Amino acid sequence: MADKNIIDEMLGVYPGKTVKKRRKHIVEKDGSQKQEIAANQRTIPGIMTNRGCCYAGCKGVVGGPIKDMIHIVHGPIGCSYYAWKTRRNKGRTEKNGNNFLNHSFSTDVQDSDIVFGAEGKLEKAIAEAVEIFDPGAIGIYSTCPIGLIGDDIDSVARQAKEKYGIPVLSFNCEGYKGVSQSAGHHIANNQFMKDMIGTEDRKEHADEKYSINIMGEYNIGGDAWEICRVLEKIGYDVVSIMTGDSSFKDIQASHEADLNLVMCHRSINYIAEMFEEKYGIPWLKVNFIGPEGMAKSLREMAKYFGDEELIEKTEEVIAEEMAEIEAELDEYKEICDGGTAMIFVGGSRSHHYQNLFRRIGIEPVVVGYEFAHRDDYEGREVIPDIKETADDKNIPELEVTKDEKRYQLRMSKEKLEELKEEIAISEYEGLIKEVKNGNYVIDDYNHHETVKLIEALEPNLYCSGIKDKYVAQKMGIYSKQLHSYDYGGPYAGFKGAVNFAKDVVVGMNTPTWSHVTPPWKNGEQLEGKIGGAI
Ligand code: CFM
Repeated sequence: MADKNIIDEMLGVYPGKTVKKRRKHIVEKDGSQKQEIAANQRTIPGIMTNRGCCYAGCKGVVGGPIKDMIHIVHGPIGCSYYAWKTRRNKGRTEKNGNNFLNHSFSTDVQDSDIVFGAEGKLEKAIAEAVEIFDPGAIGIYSTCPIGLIGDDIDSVARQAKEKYGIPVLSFNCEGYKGVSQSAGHHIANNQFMKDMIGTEDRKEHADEKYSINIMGEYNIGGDAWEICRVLEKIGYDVVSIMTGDSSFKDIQASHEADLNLVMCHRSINYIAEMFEEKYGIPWLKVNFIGPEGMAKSLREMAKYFGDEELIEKTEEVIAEEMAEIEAELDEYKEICDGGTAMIFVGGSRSHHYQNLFRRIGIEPVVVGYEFAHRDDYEGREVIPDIKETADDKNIPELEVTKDEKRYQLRMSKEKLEELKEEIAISEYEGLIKEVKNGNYVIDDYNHHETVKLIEALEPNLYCSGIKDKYVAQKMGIYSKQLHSYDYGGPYAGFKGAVNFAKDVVVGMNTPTWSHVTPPWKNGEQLEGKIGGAI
């Protein structure tokens, strides 16, 4: 869609070296077998990236949504203030259960703590949290300054665990560790595996059939609830969700499930792999966004369990759900048909949403990620070719071995190999395969490139997050946030697809856009140049 001149022009303002570097992060899908993209590398200094930090990935994304745990941010208050309820991972309070999602806990580290150390302050914060809230578990998350002054949060956690008799997990997720929030996902995954998963057995429902964990689903705007509604209608027993609307105790017993579903590959593939090694539970890549994605995933799940009754029930539910939404989606498609969109999100949604956009007649012409790795773009087969960088070494590798007591093969190795031929067991094909020829894929996109592409392509819809939503809208283009869903959702599953289509149609077709004049069209603009050799 975008021709080469647009890309050249977009890159043209950068110094020569930067042009070379950035070009490797941009791919025009050409249908050839293998297209490589540079990813998970440091952002070039001076570029306004959309990425977040390691702490954001660890506490904000993976750990934070566990509702009955107190998540203490060990660091200056700014780190907490920025992270307070900015991600719409929803959680319902269970009967007799805790729900701390609306709270923000911080040690409020000050200058003097930086000089004299802040471990004492952390101990006091834990004591206060236990006294006031009586939580079932606590997590400690350190931010940049804590790593710099060298507080030993692991030992504080160990002592607190002994003193209060509850699990206290320490996450050494200082913001600077890694090139993006992706490092934080990995650190959280390791800690979950070490100190949470497999630490308790299931008290109820221990013998249910079709038991599953949903991994990498964070219940943004209620997505997990809509997914579970359908799964439970079919007869699945959801042991845990990692980590949307989840409870600590459910994740502790998650080793008892018979299948792990991986929704967001980027943020949780480490746990999925370690699970297989330690407990013998295979993982299946699913996509619960869009009716086509949802139906395909449900069919693959049924195939995994291979039970005739389950397969039949799956077909029955798909038919029932589809019948309820098809007519409405067709109407929305008529309105949107021929439209184009740009989608830039974190590390998995640009892929997941492709089928939903197409269902309503919108073609995603440029798509991209903030922090995905090459395997999220090109498929897992490239993992052996990915070179380790110095930044990767900031994340300690966790070696897991078979849990002799709890390891249990869910099916024979031969049967599993056979299934791998048919369904996405231990496999992820990545975003690029789903992109249409001629469309563009961009890694670690930035504000300059966003503006240039919007100007050149004038898409009907721009999907990203709060950092660039209003940039697009000031240019007269409706922007739907695909991180937080603005105030909408759920968008997952069958009914979620209708919610999404409705929100998009309303947003795109409001007459507001024809009345918007960007501020730079109203007067003289300052001209500037980027320094360095061109
Ligand atoms: Fe996974 Fe996510 Fe995403 Fe992600 Fe995120 Fe998110 Fe995201 Mo925002 S875990 S990679 S770190 S699907 S918060 S729920 S929307 S960038 S594409």
